[in-house]
Amino acid sequence: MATVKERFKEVADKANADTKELLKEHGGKKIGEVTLSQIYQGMRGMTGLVSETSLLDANEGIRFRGYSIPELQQRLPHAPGGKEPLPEGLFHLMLIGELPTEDDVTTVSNAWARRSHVPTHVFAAIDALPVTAHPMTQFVCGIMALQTESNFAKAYAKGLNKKDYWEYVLDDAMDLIARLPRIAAYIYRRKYKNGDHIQPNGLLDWAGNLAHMLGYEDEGFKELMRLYMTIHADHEGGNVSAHTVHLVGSALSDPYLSFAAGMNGLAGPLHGLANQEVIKWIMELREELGVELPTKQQIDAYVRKTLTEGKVVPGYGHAVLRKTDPRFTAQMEFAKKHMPDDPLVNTVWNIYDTVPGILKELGKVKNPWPNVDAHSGALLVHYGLVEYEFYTVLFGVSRALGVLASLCWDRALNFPLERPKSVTTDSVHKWLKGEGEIWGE
Ligand code: CMX
Repeated sequence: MATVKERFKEVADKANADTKELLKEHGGKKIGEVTLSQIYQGMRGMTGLVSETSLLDANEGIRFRGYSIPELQQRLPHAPGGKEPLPEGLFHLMLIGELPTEDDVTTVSNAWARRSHVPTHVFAAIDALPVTAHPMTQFVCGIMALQTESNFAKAYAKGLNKKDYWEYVLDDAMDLIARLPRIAAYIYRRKYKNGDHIQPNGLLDWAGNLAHMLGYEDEGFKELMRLYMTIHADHEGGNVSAHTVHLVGSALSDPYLSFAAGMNGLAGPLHGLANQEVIKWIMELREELGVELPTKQQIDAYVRKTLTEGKVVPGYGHAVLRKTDPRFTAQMEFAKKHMPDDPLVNTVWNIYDTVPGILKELGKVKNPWPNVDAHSGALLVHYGLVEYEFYTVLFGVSRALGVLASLCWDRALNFPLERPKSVTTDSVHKWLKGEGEIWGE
């Protein structure tokens, strides 16, 4: 059976030749115009990079190599007796570009199990932080400590032909993905379970083993982890975490450095940290009212209060999406199947009935619909994982699949150092008066 590396080389060689041809023939074609508003307002709608692993449609949501989430749930291999896709399969799909067979998934699963050893100095680095440190801070420190293991950094220091970059990046990507569940679980058990750590079970799949090491043996939770790790993996290339990994990687910083940088971005409340903010916000609502299941009227008043205080409603809105996020819908379907009467889940659904109307009233919110973070916490709470500050770490473990598969492609396609042009407002004013240009050489 071909290894992941052999399969990747085959498809990457072909893609490289195709890309050269594409640029030779069409490299001069314009794909859009850039307005002044766009450069001041977060580059929305500005096409600026290539990311092979997934594509986001504003109205339809994410497709991974052309497959929607419901399609992946059907077509990716499952764990024995399970119904949710194995994230190993999604990684294969994103990396190789083809749906995996059961054997392909076993190959990835076995490779990750073999590569999952975490050196003790990584745990020591995490332990050097106060236990009160935010789990994302501990996560990033753990990834940084693991950088000592980078094959790419070692090979580059010895002298590496640029044609071979991808091979070492792929090695690092596989190692890092294999090791992240152990690091995440270590942080969770250290912070919330008195450092009572659980050894990995090499017979379990990657997400099932994560559930096991966190201390959750319920089959429902393992299925949730498989779904969770699949749907959070990638959201095309421009989001903060993916774009950061791509940008930092373009300096040939190794995959550990690049991924750690991306995780610092994921830790922002407008991005991945929104998943903890949602549950914190709902818990505060429940506490304020002293009820478990607030009514829609009570939710309405709470949302308006949040907005009056100049805060955002966490879990709602998106920079690209203009409809309910299919990642939200996938989690809602999971909840309907596994926990339809859960009061927190029902609160999430009541919020879904209430918030979009209020955000629409504001007139400025481009997408009043829920994103992935609006639902994820309630599912975790259902199984007992109530420590919401940990939630973004789970998002981060999953996000590694997409951004690291993408990083392999960045090096395989030889993307250069990323370096867009910036301007000053002074230079803009001069340009508007016809006194100079604002584009670079
Ligand atoms: N609650 C209140 N106001 C919101 C809002 C929300 N959920 N979403 C957008 N707005 C506001 C913006 O703050 C902005 O207000 P100002 O003009 O006063 O600055 C206005 O509506 C226009 O914003 P937009 O163009 O609709 O949204 P952006 O592309 O600028 O921002 C996002 C997108 C996600 C940052 C924003 O919707 C938001 O802050 N949502 C809440 C946080 C959240 O859930 N983030 C997670 C996103 C998914 C992820 O990455 O994990």
